[in-house]
Amino acid sequence: MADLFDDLPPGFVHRPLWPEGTQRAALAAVRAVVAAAPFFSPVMPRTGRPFSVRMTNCGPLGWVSDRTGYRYQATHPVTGTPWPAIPAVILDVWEAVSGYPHPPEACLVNYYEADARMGLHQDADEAAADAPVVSLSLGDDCRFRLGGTVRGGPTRAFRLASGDLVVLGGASRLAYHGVDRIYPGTSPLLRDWLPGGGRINLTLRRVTKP
Ligand code: MD3
Ligand code: FE
Repeated sequence: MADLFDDLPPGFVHRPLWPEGTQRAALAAVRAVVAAAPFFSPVMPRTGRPFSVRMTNCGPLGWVSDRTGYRYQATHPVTGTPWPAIPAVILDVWEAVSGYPHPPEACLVNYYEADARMGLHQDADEAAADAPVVSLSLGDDCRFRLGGTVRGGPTRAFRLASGDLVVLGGASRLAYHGVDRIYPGTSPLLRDWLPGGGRINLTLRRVTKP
């Protein structure tokens, strides 16, 4: 498996960021987001097949998927209420690492139970193509897969752990990526909230051109 010492694609950063206390503070903030905007189960456009990952969002815009397609919208698809604000502990990371002079608009919260995964895909729903994507992981480790910008090209795997930061900018922004698997029971962080543990990923994005 690739690690921090291998040469990485241009614009791709992976490193530990949050110590345990900050992970706990971030999780408390995520729990408040989920209390206001419960996890929903997105489904694939056309087929209606459910994702194994459950999702919610905070920020002015949230990413949703239903039978009609993928999109960003200002309200929760089930409750109809606006998404809660992005917590300061998460916004601080964008300000520190994005190098982008405008705030993020969407913070997608992905929740992976032990058997959830996310197939290889590109993130191409954002008009602000010059802004990076910033990702933070909480809870169980996962095997993350990163390819190039061509479907079917070579890929490499990285293990992401609780508190890790990933930044995708520049040439990496349109790279194919996915989550092969969760390593259940590798972190105690989520267990007092969600008995089965699992993994939460926070993905910060600028959606519209400033
Ligand atoms: C690489 N989420 O929500 S975050 C997604 O762990 C998504 O939940 C994964 O892919 C997760 O769309 C990965 C890290 C990430 C985010 C965006 C990327 C990696 C990326 C964009 C381009 C290349
Ligand atoms: Fe993605």
